[in-house]
Amino acid sequence: MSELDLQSILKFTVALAYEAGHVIRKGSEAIQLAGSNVDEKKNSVDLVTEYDVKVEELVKKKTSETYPSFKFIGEESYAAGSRPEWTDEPTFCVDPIDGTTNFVHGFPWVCISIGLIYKRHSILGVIYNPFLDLLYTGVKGSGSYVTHGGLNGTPRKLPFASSPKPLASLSQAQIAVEWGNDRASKPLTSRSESFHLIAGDPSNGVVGGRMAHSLRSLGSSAMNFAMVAQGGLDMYWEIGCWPWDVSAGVLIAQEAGGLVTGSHKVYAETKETAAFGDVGEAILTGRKYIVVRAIGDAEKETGREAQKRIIGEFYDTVQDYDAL
Ligand code: LIP
Repeated sequence: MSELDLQSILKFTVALAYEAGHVIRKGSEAIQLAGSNVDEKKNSVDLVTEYDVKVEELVKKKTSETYPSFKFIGEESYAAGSRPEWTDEPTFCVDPIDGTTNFVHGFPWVCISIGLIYKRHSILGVIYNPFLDLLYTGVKGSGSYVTHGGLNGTPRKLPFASSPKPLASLSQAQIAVEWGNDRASKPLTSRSESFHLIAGDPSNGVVGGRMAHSLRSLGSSAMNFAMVAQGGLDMYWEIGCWPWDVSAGVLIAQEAGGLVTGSHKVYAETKETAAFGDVGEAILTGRKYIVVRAIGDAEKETGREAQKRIIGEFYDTVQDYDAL
């Protein structure tokens, strides 16, 4: 990685995220005041606006001017037919507006997500929510931070807890899940039954229920990862996202001590190996993601063992299904 000046790429990416954030906020004002053309992609709940496209064009132009040799993967370029091959080269992986449905509805959990992938792994992530003015950044090996207050703000190291709390079981967890945009019967049933078991009270009729503290749906994968990095969420699980939704968040969560892995199968195959928690191309493109926050070491269990145990408990409870 020494061949890439990550601190200077971070500075550039943060400035770009703030510039994009300005466009997103202006776009939101225009939408809330006058409405906007909201188009549908794969179905009527998979939305795209002119601002998603505008912001991606801005990011693509600026990144290619400053880093002409870097490759680019973007949500809207992909939707328009671009299928760049995955390589070992530095690649910006961008969701111009993550939380487009929130954006359309004026619900302020909306961000731009810019990841930098190198040798098929996320090495830098910037997530900026311009409505809440929350900037999450992470650089491989240098930790992750949140900043409020723009360029004058003081970055605060993640996670917030100086000594991360234990997590005895799912019953104590606040967990992000999402409804996603695939509402066909099979995935919807699998998802709903899974949520039922995670939330349900086993002593009052929900056989196998874990009665987690709560379930949350922020509507943005990147914001969910950022909240797990911060410690406000204990975990986040979703099937159906794409690399641009998660590439920045994965790195930010990992640098905050979080453990990220993929599907039930990936978990089962890697949990006893050194590859557990190594998120490369297969997981980034695998469309099934789970992340658990940092957990402190305890007398009888390391934080990493606890993260593994919690994922095991979670995957024993929820159903796997294929993303469309
Ligand atoms: C969104 C994801 C979210 C998922 C939504 C949607 P978009 O991305 O971040 O996790 O549940 O269905 O895919 O479309 O707002 O960039």
